[in-house]
Order: sequence, then C-alpha cells, then structure tokens
Amino acid sequence: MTFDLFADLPAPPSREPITEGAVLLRAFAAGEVRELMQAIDAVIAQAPLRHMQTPGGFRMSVAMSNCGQYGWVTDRRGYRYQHEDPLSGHPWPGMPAAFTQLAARAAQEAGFANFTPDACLVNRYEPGARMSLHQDKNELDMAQPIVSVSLGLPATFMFGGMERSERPRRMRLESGDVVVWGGPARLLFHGVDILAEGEHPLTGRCRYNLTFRCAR
Ligand SMILES: O=C(O)CCC(=O)C(=O)O
Ligand SMILES: [Mn+2]
Repeated sequence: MTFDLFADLPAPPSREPITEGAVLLRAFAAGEVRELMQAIDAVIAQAPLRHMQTPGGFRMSVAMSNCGQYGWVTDRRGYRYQHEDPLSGHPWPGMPAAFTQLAARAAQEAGFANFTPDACLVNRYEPGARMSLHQDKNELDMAQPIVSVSLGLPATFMFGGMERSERPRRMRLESGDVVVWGGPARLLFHGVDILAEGEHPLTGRCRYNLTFRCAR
C-alpha cells in the first residue's frame, strides 16, 4: 500500500507551543543530527564525559561535559560556571560553529533574536539515567533563553511551573527535536524522566542533549 512507503520517514518540522515563552520545535535539527554527533564526539574526546557530584554529595546519573567559553559544573562546593574543565585545568573546547548557528536559529524561530550562547552543556543519558525537576538559574542574564537539543534515544521531558510541587506536563522528545524557553518561561521547573532501555542508530544505547545558555 502506498502509505507504507512513508512509514519510516521522520516527522516534518513543526511547532508545538508548550506555554507562554516555551516552544517545542519538532525535528528542527533533524537534518543535521549526524554533523552534531560528530561535533559532540570531538568535544568529548577533549573534555571527557563525567558523572559530577551534587553539592549534597550525590553522583549525577547523567554524564556531562561542556564546550564554549563557560562550562556548567557541580561538586561539593556548589553549582557554577567555570572557564576551565576541572578535570584538566584547561579551557573547555570551543563551541563548534554548527552548535552556535543551530542555537541561534532555534532561538530566533522561538521569538528570541540575537541569541549568542557562551556555554553548551553536553548531557549523556544511558537507560536508567534521569534529571529531576530543576530550574536553570546559574546564569546572570535571565533575559536570554535556553535552547535544548535532543539526539538519539527518545526521552520524556517534563515541563512544570514556578514551584517544584506543580505537576509537570510530559512530552516525548525525539532525536532532532529542539525545545526553547525564555521570557516568562525562563525559570520554569523542568527535567527528564528515567530513560527507557533502547538502541538508536545515531547514538547506540543512549541519548545526548545539548543545552545552550548565556552564562554571563
Ligand atoms: O536533557 C534535557 O533534555 C534537559 C537538560 C537540562 O535541563 C539541563 O541540563 O539543565
Ligand atoms: Mn535544565
């Protein structure tokens, strides 16, 4: 039957408003996932993924690295941005041009002009990993949005309110999806539910997320 021909085609790009200031750009990065993955491999060859410690002493289930002028880190001293990778003492790898351009285009599409991120957090989730509800609030300029790109295994993204106790909306994020939030949504609680077991042609048994921010 003819429609079977289209069964494996990826979804076309589309826009799903989440709440005022937040939008899910479905498949926005779908055409460049391989290039992005190659750039991630180059970044993590220089600044390896690692499981950081929370200030409370817990090991994060998500493995992290960074690129750009600033990197987000956590240890017993707290959450912060720093110019150097604490593992090596060297500056974080530079932000690949493909990252900067994608982040700016996605922000623009969501209504935030001139977004120039100086920090990109690379998150790797293996099955069982999760990120509990939190606010991104270590940045100085809350007028700048967050751009968040998903690659590989699908995940359930949770987008809540201004209180952790507010029940979050849940949405499935696929490889190539981009979520942008800012303005009235900039400080909303969000997180990622426990990643389900799976295998993805791009990433194998994991999901990557790129979170672009203006730290300073
Ligand atoms: O992995 C995601 O989709 C979200 C990551 C996130 O919220 C963060 O790194 O602050
Ligand atoms: Mn976050």
